[in-house]
Formats: sequence, structure tokens, C-alpha cells
Amino acid sequence: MTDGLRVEVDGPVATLTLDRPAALNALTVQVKVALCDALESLAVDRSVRAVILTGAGRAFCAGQDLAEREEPDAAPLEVEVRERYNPIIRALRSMGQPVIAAVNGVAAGAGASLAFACDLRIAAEEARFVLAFGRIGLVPDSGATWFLPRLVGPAKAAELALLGDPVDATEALHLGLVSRVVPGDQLMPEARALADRLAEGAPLAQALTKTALDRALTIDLDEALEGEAKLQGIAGASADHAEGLAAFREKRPPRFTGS
Ligand code: T3D
Repeated sequence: MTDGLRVEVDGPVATLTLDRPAALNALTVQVKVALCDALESLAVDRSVRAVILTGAGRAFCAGQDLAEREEPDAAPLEVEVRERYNPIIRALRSMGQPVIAAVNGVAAGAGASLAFACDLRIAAEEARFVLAFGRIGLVPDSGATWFLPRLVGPAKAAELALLGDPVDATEALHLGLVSRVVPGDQLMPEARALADRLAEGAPLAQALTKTALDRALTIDLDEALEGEAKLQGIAGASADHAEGLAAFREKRPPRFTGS
């Protein structure tokens, strides 16, 4: 536990809770460093098979802490983005385990980017996304310009990024920004149930699937087909594949280990 971030590991599922509710879980340097450290250490923890990212109180995350940004010793924005935000996004994308954003409330600025960088997003009915960057004279960062057009298409991405209008949970579902919307009191049970299902999956195959899906966004079909063949070679040589085949043959659930 660091001020502003709670890390809880329960069986195969780790839950990271941004925990500065009075400031809508806005991101300070301390929280950003703690979040990045937590993601990097979970990434190498083989006992953790799925991760949930959520926020305490009524917000998911309001992005950069704007009070801290006004402090005289605040790092220049370019440095802050490169050295503190980008490593978080890279850690989310490079970790093998699937990460679920459980968006409990408002996700604004880099808070929205954090959710976009997760593998799955489920939202409470109270959730909303706000591309708040432009309102304070900034450009979308922390991967927002990369993820958003891929999630909602270039036209809607331009509208959301340039106008900064809030997107409520119903519209987010309609746009494909989130895959499920549930009542607020059902969000964490739903996220946990999803995480438990993911935790039963084959870790190596899941990690390779993340890699393939990310790569597919920037390559042509031939490269994707060749890439799939290579990754299948790796997955096919795993003990988990042998276990999957044995479980099928023996008509029992598989017990995947990640080897
Ligand atoms: O390093 C860098 O600067 C570069 C990186 C930039 C990445 C970014 O994320 S830039 C975008 C930064 N975020 C924003 O601009 C969002 C600012 N917040 C809002 O627009 C609104 O608060 C929300 C739309 C998120 C929610 O609105 P609402 O009406 O539900 O709540 P509120 O009343 O505005 O906020 C409640 C409290 O949270 C309030 O504090 P108070 O008055 O009760 O003491 C407010 O000041 C505080 N709060 C909200 N957002 C932030 C924040 N405090 C610090 N930083 C925030 N981002």
C-alpha cells in the first residue's frame, strides 16, 4: 500500500485501486510511480493471472493532479509524459496477464487513457469518460490518440478528443469503449468474476494473444498471418497446450500453469 494506490492480491487476482477519492483519484507523481512499480512487479509474478484496475469513491481517475502540476518544481510536461505516464501505459500493454479496467465513475484525461490501455473495460452505470485534455489546452496523451481511434473509429475519436464532451456509460457501450455496463454495486463482483475466468485460462496463450492483437493494429494481413503462425508455434510447444488437449480428451476442465 502506497499513499494513493492500494494493491491487493487475492489468489490469482490482483486489484489495483487508485485511492485519492477527495481528488477523484487524480494522479500525483507518487501514485504514478507506485502504479508503474506495481504493474511491473505483478507482470513477473506468475501466481497472478489477472489484474483489475479501479478507483476508490465516486471516480475512476481524473487524470493528472492539476494542483501538483502548478507546483513550482513540477517536471516539464514533456518529461512527465515521457518518464512517468508512458511507462505505465507500456507496462499495461506489455504484461502478459489480462488487465480489466473496472470503471466505477468518471475517467478523465489520463484517467481515461489508463482505462483505454487495459485489455477489457467494464463500467458502472455511473461511469463517464471525458477527454478533458483540450479543456486545459493540452493534447490527449498516455496513449489516448493511439487507443481511441482504434476503439471507436477515427471520426468519433476526433469528436471526443476535440470537443471533450462527456461520454456516459450507455454511450460508451454503444461506441465500443466498454464491453459491459452494470449497476454500480455489481461492478466489482462482475470484474472479479471476469478476472477469475481469465485466471483459469492458459497464461502463455493469453500473453501471446495480447501481443498478436496489439501487433495486428499496425500490420497488414500477410504479416498478421505469419505472426499468428509463429506465435502458434510457441503456444503449441507449451505444456499448457498438452494439458488442454489432455483435458479435452479426458472430458475435464484444464489446469493451466503457464508453462
Ligand atoms: O503532467 C502533465 O500535466 C501532463 C499530463 C497530462 C495528463 C492529463 O490527465 S491532463 C487532464 C487532467 N485532468 C483534467 O483536466 C480533469 C479535471 N477535472 C474535471 O474536469 C472534473 O473534476 C471531472 C470532469 C473529472 C469531474 O467533475 P465533477 O463535477 O464530478 O467533480 P469536481 O467537483 O470537478 O471535482 C471534485 C473534486 O476533485 C474537486 O476538489 P474540491 O473542490 O472538492 O476540493 C476537484 O478540484 C478535484 N479534482 C478533480 N479533478 C482533479 C481534481 N484535483 C486535482 N486534479 C484533478 N485532475
